[in-house]
Formats: sequence, C-alpha cells, structure tokens
Amino acid sequence: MVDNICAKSTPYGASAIAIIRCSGPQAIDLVNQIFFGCDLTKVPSHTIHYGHIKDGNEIIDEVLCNVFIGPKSFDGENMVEINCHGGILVSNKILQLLLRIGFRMAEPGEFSKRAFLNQRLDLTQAEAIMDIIHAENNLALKSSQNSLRKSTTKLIYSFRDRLLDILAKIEVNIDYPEYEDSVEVTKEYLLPVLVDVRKDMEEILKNSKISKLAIHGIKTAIIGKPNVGKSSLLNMMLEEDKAIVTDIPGTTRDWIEGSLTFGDLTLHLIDTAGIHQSSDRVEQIGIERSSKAISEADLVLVVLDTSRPLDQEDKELLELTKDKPRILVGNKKDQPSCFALDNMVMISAKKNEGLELLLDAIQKLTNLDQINIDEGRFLSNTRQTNLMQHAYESLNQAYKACQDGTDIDLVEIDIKQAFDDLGAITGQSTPEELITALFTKFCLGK
Ligand SMILES: Nc1nc2c(ncn2[C@@H]2O[C@H](COP(=O)(O)OP(=O)(O)OP(=O)(O)O)[C@@H](O)[C@H]2O)c(=O)[nH]1
Ligand SMILES: [Mg+2]
Repeated sequence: MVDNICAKSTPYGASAIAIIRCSGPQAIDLVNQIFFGCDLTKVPSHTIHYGHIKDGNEIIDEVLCNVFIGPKSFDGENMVEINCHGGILVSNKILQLLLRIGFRMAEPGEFSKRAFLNQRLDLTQAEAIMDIIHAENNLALKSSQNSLRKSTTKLIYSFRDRLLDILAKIEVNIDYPEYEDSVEVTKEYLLPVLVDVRKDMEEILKNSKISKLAIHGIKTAIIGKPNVGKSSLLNMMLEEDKAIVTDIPGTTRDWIEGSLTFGDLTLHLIDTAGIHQSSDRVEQIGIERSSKAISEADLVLVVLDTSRPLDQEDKELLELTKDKPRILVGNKKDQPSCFALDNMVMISAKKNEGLELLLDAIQKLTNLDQINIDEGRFLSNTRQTNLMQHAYESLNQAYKACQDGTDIDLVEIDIKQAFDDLGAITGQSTPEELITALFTKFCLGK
C-alpha cells in the first residue's frame, strides 16, 4: 500500500522560494482540494500552474504547482511540487494544511526509496543523487553525475554478466549432462576465467580506495612535538587564524578542524595537541586524542622543527607513523637548519612559505592523478566497496577450491555468492531492512 506523503525539499529557513513535494496515488486530487487556479486533475503531466493555496476562504499563499503523473515522475508516483514563498511560516502553514487533508510527513529519503522501489533508480543511482548534493569538489561532482548516468551500474553489470555466464554453463553441465555441444566446465576451463575476473576486481578495489579520497576528502592529521608549528601550519593552509599560536609549548590541547579544497582535492585537516611525555591531565587527554587522530587519518603530516636538532621525541613520532601514508614537513626554514631528512618538504608556516610544495607532495602521495573519472572504473562509497571486496573474497575461495580439485557444483556456491554481492551493490539482491536503513540516511524531502 502506497500512501500520500509530503515534505519540504528546500532547506529550512527564509528564502525566495520553497518547494514542497507531494507524492502518492491521490497526491494530485488532494492538492487540488486546496489549490485554486485550475483543475489540477485535468492538466497534462509535466506542466506548471499558477494559483493560490487556500485554507477555507483564507489565502495562504500565491504558488506555482508542478504536476507529474506517475509513473513518469521522480519517484514513479503521482507528484505535485508546490513552489511557494520561502518564508518559514508560510511553508509550514501549507505543510500543516497538507497533513490535515490526508498527507503524512515523508521520512528522510522516502521519495528516493519510492523511486528505487518503483525501479526509477537503482541503489547506485540513488546514492549518486546524495553524492551530488554533498559534493565538495569537482571530482566528487563529476563522478556522482556519471554514477547517476549509470556508470557504476554498467560496471557492476559487466562483472555480473561474466559470472552469470559461468554459472549458466555450470548449471547446464549439471542439469543436462547429455548435451554434447555445451562447454564442459572443468578446473582447466574455470581457473583462467576466475583469475581474469579477480584481476579486474583488484583494479576496481584499488581505484576505489584512491577515488574515496578524491570524493570524500582526505582526513589529514597534523602531528608533531609541542611548539614545532602545527597550528601555524593549519592557519597557513586555511588562510585564517583558526588555531591559537604561541611560543608556549602545549598551546593546543584539543582537536581543531578545518577543510581546504584546492584543485580537485579536499583536505579535512585536524590540528592536534603536541605529542610528548606530560603529567598535565588535560594535556594528556589531548595527547591521547592526537594518537587517535593518527590512527584514523588517511594522511599524516609529521611536522618537525628544523631549527632545532632532531631529538628522541621526534624519532618516536617518526617510528609511530612509519606505516601510515605520511609527509614529513620541515618547518621554520627561515631559521638556520640543524638537520635534513630525505623527502622532507621544507616550509615556513610563520612566513607563509612552501605551501605549494606541500600541496604538490600531497597530490603525488594520494595518486589522485591515476584516477580517470570518465572511465568510471571505481566505486564511490564504502557500502559499494565492501560488497565488491566480499565478492572478491568469495571468488578467491572459488579459485582455491577449484585448484584443490573440489567438485565444480560446490565451487559454484562461492561464485553464486560473489554474484549476489555484486547484485546488492545495485540493489537487486538487497534485503528490505537494509534498503530502509540506507534511505534514512538521505535528506528530508529527497
Ligand atoms: N621562526 C619561525 N617560527 C615559527 C614558524 N612556525 C611557527 N613558529 C613559531 O613557533 C611557535 C609555536 O607555534 P605553534 O603553531 O603554536 O606550534 P604548535 O606545534 O601548534 O604547538 P603546540 O600547540 O603547543 O603543540 C610560535 O611562536 C610560532 O610563531 C616558522 O616557520 N618560523
Ligand atoms: Mg598548536
């Protein structure tokens, strides 16, 4: 049973126009009860109509109504979009009126969920819409627009088709062993096919890791001993005096965050408390947080003060971060230098020097230039990537079993699992509860 839902699709607050979306089998008839201008039940689909919304004799607002007759609408249902004035009060009054005449408030993401259930979109396209809304840089925008135009769907189908071909051949072997002109799926036949599919999945998984950074931004922790210039570096990168800078060691005690976009790259910077031995309780907590920031970061900027000799604490930090993607930043290059390290980017945060070099180094380290957004050979979120990873592992199992001489009909189980995992990416084999959980992450009115 589909009921009639409504929600404001534009942000809460004062604006020139607000749009209230209404969807459901009776959406057009119901809005028609409060709209005065023309008979909305008689107008063609995809048309706009001028009139007034009235509560009894009282005019609530002068509006334009966009009418879409299902199934050719965003969510596949009958839809009316009421374009009213953007005042909070006026749009609330219209919403209340809609609730009174039979609509209920939509859940977050409910219009998109309907679009999915009515097969107007698959899951990757629905996610792409959210990604367009939240895109922070050009790469993110372009990739989500491609995904909305089915680039991810096509990618997944290309894998599913290959697995389906194997599964079909195995089934024919099992069900019709007497067919002589069908390919016999033997270990020798299957192994190279599995190797091929696995290799292509590896490429996608590798690209997805890189593109995740491009799309969602790079969590970058600025770490170092007290007083090396971490907060000065944050301020230089953000071009504002966000963090307090003093010559007193231990100035920063909590996380300070800020984001920076340059070219196609977004950095989510975290300035942390200087890491060293401390008996001060507040400072200790700050230091614990710094360690957490290191483990959660995609990238660590290890700041060293080159105007002083490298000491034990610096060395411990270098050891602590040695397995992380990191850039060594030698700060205070305006002062005579006491040491040099390979691949250290020299800057002076105080004099605002060396930022370009640092950003270049970040770009190189993250391999973003390896990603061709238009080729679309990557997945754009963790849900999709985890499912692909799971499919990859199932194929690995299938490969091992096949190599060990396991019966092909048992190997088939793992291939089928991989096939289902890929289907869950586009939503063809996704359980109902998961679908609901997924769409509630969406905005209200979307
Ligand atoms: N000469 C020179 N001094 C700098 C430079 N960058 C920072 N400083 C100075 O170093 C001192 C410490 O700078 P902060 O940015 O507060 O250092 P921090 O690493 O955030 O220190 P904590 O928050 O205490 O851990 C301040 O006096 C800054 O002015 C630089 O490039 N050259
Ligand atoms: Mg600081």
